[in-house]
Amino acid sequence: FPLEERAASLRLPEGFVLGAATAAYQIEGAIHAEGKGESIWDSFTRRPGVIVDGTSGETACDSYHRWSDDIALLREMGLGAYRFSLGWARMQPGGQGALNAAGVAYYDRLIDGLLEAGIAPYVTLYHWDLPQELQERGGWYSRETSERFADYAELAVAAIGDRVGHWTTLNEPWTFGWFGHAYGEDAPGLADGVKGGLAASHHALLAHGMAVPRIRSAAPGAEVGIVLDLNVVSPASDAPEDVAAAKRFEGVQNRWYLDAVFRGEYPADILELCADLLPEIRQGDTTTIAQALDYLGVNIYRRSVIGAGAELPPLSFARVNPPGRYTATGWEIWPRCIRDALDFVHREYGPKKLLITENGMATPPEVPGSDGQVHDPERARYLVEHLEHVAEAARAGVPVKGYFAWTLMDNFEWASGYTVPFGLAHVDPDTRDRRLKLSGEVFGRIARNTR
Ligand code: PNW
Repeated sequence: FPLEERAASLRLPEGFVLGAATAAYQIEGAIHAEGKGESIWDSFTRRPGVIVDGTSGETACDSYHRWSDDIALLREMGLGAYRFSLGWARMQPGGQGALNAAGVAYYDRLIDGLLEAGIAPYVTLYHWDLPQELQERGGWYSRETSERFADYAELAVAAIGDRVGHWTTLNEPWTFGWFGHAYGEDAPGLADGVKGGLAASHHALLAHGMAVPRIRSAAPGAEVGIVLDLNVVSPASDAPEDVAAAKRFEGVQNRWYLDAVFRGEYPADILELCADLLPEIRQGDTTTIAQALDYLGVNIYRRSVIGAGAELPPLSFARVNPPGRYTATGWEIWPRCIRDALDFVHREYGPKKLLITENGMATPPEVPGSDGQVHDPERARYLVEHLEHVAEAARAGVPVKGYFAWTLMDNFEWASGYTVPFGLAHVDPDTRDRRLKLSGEVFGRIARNTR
C-alpha cells in the first residue's frame, strides 16, 4: 500500500475538521478523586471475569492528571478539534443535585487548555458511565434516568458551556443499550435480550430528547447533536430468510434510532415483531425524541453481513464473517462502509450536517521499536482508506464536515481491557508517557494539508 502517496494526495474540503476522540472512563483514571461518584463502569469492572484481562479504568491514561500531555499530542498532530466526554459521576456524583466543583474545575482546565492551543472542544455528555446510584433505581430501564440526564445536561452545559461550541447528548445508544442490557457484555451487565435492549434504548433516546431544549437554553448558539453508530448491512445471501434477518438487524441497529430522532416514530416492522417485548412508550415520547439537531455524529468501524440465526430472538440473526482483512477486534476492514453509511443517512434522513465522530482500528498489543516508536502502517492505511471515501462523499455533495479518529491514544477498551489498542499514540503502561505512533504522524500530515 503506497501509504505516503495516498496520504499526500488526500483532498478534503476547505474548512473540514480533523480531530481525535476519547471517552472519560477510557482515559481519565482517578476514579475516586476529589468527590467523584461511583459509575456503573467502576462497579462492573470489579466483577470477576467480565473484562478479558481483569483490568479496569482505575488509572487508564491518567488523563485526570495528564490532560496537558493529551493536548500536546493533539498539537503535535496539528488537529483542529478534540472530542471527549464528561464523566457524569465526576460532574454530578450521584446523578442528581449539585455539581462536584472539582469535576467542573477539571473540565474547565482541559477546555481552557484546548482553546489556548486553538483546538475546538466537542463535548459528549454521556459516554456510558452512568452514576451507580441511578443504576440502583433502575438505570436505563427507568424514565427517571431520562429526566435526571436532562437535569444533568442543563447544569453541566451551564457550568462550562460558555466556551464550548459543540455538544453531543449521547454516544451510541445502540451499543450501550444492547451490549449493556441485551447481551450483558458491557456495564451494567444485564443479559435481558431484546426486552432489555429496547427498554434501555427507548429511555436513552428519551433522555436525549428531553435534554436538547435544556442544552439550547443553557448554551444559546452552540451546536447540539447525537452520536449514533450506524452499520451498513448486507444480507449473507439472496435467500429470503437471510434478507429478512438482515432487515431485522438493520431495523434495530439503524432505523430504531434514526426514525425516532429524525421522523418522530419507531419503525413499524420492529414494533410489530417485538410487540410483546416493548417498554412503556407513552404518547408524545417519540415527538420528544425528534428534536431538531444541528448535526448527526456517525461512528462507523465496519459493515455487517447478516444472515438468519439464533441471536436475540425474535431478531434471530447471525453475523457472517466473509473472507477479507480483519482487525484485532475481529471487525472486517471494508473502507467503503463509511461512504455507504454517509450516503444512506444523507439520502434517507437528510441531517443538516454530518460528522464522522469515530473511526479507527484495533491491533494486537504493540511494542515500540528500537527507535522508541510504534510502527503501525496498517492503522495508518485504515485511516487513509476511510478518509478517501469520506472525501469522495463530500465531493458528491454529502454534507460531511468533519472526521474524528478513534482514538487519540491507547486506552481502556471496555470489556477488552487493554488487549486491543486503537490509539494514534502509544501510552507506556508503566510511566503513562505518550508517544505518537507512525499512524499519528501520518494523520498529522493529513491534518496539516487540510487546514
Ligand atoms: C465505540 N460494534 O464502541 C465506542 O464509542 C468507543 O468507546 C470504543 O472504544 C470504540 O467504539 C471501539 O470499540 C463500539 O460492535 C462498540 O460494531 C462496538 C461496535 C462499534 C463501536
